[in-house]
Amino acid sequence: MISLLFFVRLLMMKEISVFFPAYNEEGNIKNVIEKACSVLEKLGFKNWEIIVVNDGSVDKTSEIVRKISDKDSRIRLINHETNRGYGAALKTGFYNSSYSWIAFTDSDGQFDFSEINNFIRKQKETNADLVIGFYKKRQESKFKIITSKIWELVVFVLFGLKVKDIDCGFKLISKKVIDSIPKLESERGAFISSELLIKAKKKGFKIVEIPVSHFPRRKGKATGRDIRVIVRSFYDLFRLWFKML
Ligand SMILES: Nc1nc2c(ncn2[C@@H]2O[C@H](COP(=O)(O)OP(=O)(O)O)[C@@H](O)[C@H]2O)c(=O)[nH]1
Ligand SMILES: [Mg+2]
Repeated sequence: MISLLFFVRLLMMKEISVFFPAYNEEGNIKNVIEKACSVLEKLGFKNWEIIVVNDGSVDKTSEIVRKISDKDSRIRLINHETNRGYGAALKTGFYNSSYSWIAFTDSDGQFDFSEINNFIRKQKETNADLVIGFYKKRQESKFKIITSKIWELVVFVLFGLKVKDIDCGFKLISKKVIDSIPKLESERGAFISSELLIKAKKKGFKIVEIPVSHFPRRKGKATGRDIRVIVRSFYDLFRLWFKML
């Protein structure tokens, strides 16, 4: 009975855009797309699309995605000519998504996309506008975990925003939220998630959190803690703070 009810409610979310920011993910992207396709088919969405935002990769990411998208019009490739950064990749994904719900995860295989089911269930239970993940156990170095916590403390002090893992790369967001924030600014740094949540909260959208699994990166190289990413993230953070003062 409960599962029947859940199925009926699931049908209420009829359409979804899913996007993957990708920078040099030739070892991961095919699996990530195939897994997402099979999950979306299983969940029975009437309309869905997958967008890969290739952020100026210099490996074979673009060719691999092109081969897949040539065979299925629901899968789209958007290329940045050069590498612009994680924030820019997310913005391209947000502003090119067609459907009323938008989900994204990293394209490095560190998340299990089938957990989108939990996000949808949580959205139905709470009627939230944003369902954001937090790591059950983050599979990263102590350095990364500690720097993230320092970052979250600064965001809390400056903006009063408190969530468990601000930058967790698995989120489900209503398109209403994105439509109401047409000018996300963050490009190079990692400020984008904080910027989105700060602005969404200010507009009164409902944010809820759920635990997600996280796996070690098996292929490719993480670049999320390069020095220019860190510097740019703090620059963007203080710039928004000054603006909002
Ligand atoms: N680091 C980084 N990741 C990008 C960029 N553009 C897109 N991405 C994607 O963003 C996701 C997170 O990147 P990753 O380096 O694994 O960051 P981390 O998991 O925080 O260390 C991956 O799917 C990347 O392919 C970029 O310029 N830099
Ligand atoms: Mg990663």
